[in-house]
Amino acid sequence: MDLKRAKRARKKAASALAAAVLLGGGVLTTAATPAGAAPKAPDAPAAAPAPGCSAASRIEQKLDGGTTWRMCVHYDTEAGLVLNNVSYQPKAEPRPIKVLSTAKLAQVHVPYDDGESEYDDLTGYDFGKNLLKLKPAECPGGTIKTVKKGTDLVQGLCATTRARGHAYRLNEDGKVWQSQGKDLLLYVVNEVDWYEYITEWRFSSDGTITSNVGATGSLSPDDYDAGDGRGWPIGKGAKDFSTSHSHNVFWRLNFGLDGSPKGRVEQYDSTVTPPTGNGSPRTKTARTPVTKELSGDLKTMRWWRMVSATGKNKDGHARSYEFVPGPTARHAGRPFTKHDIYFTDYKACEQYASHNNALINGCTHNSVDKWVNGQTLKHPIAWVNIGFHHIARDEDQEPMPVHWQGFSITPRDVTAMNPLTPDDLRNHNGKPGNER
Ligand SMILES: [Cu+2]
Repeated sequence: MDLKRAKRARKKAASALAAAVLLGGGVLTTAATPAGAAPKAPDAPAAAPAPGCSAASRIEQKLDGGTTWRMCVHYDTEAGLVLNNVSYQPKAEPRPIKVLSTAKLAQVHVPYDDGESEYDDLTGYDFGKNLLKLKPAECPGGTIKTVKKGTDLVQGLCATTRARGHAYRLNEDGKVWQSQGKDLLLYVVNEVDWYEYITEWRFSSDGTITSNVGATGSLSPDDYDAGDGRGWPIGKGAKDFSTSHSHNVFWRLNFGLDGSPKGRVEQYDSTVTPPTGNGSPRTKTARTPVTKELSGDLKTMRWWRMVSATGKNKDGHARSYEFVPGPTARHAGRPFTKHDIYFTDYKACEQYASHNNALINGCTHNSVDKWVNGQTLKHPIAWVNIGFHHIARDEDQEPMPVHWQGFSITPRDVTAMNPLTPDDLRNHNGKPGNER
């Protein structure tokens, strides 16, 4: 532990010096003069529908295919990067559709397999305080924005775009329609001892939002066990065993679909019945409204969505966003890591999935599992938990290849059709042959 703290102190001192040099050189004067704003499309509407933030903290990006994303960003010394008022405007929509009021990390919980170390990095181990300055080369094609971290200014937020391959492809009547997708990408890097965490948010032209946390840096040199069978041999022979551990990452999503905090949560489960005789398997899908707080567990053919209380698409279907978790290794070690998703009714003091330091502000418990206590969901908050069990390998020695974990939310009936549909195909809505 002493060694770890020593390294952290050394690195912190270095970054403080870098900030001082910048300020002294007059490169940055106030928070309102960032290194640059995110690239803005020339034909973007003049009205900025991301209220409550200054130009310096506003992100607006029009992507190939005509979709515009808008949001406000700010930096919190515990949570790190926080996104507010995230809205999505596909090319055929007259105005932005609000998706999220707030989105942020809600904990990075790291228990080591030997029970000797356990960290709640956000609220217990200075994750947010150790925001790293980015080099221009690690923000290709984008702009590094200046972030106000407490009273410090750090050139630490990369806003850029990135290709994601085919958005769609259709071969019909001898013609090929195809489009290459682009995403708006935001990321910051936070240092926690030997690890560096890249927190990435991706906003796709098709309306999908994805967040991933990537762990890189170095394996902790203290956490090499003495051959108790809970590590993996790193280096020559079988002498040094790096202790295995988990990274349980939590996100907190406060939806504001169509501008209302009142979403409805639904769970869907599909049951497959094997065939009898010469028949084929049959599948039945059931919808369960989630009206009360829930600790949810992933299961094959199970998913959840957040349904807008007010908004409908042009087909008259309620707008919603569906949860799409990435690969996860659920950890049975603590009550708050035992479930994959939680829905709680909004309470201001409930901000971190574990080690929530807001007890004094009216929370009677300090972890998300305890907040699920039967309340009716009037303003549902979603908590996503994605775990990664890290059994180190020789390749993980520094610089450790980034290992990613995360989730997406994808639009379900937010627009009446694929938001990127080319004009030639816009009338293909409904059963083929019945188009209007
Ligand atoms: Cu790890």
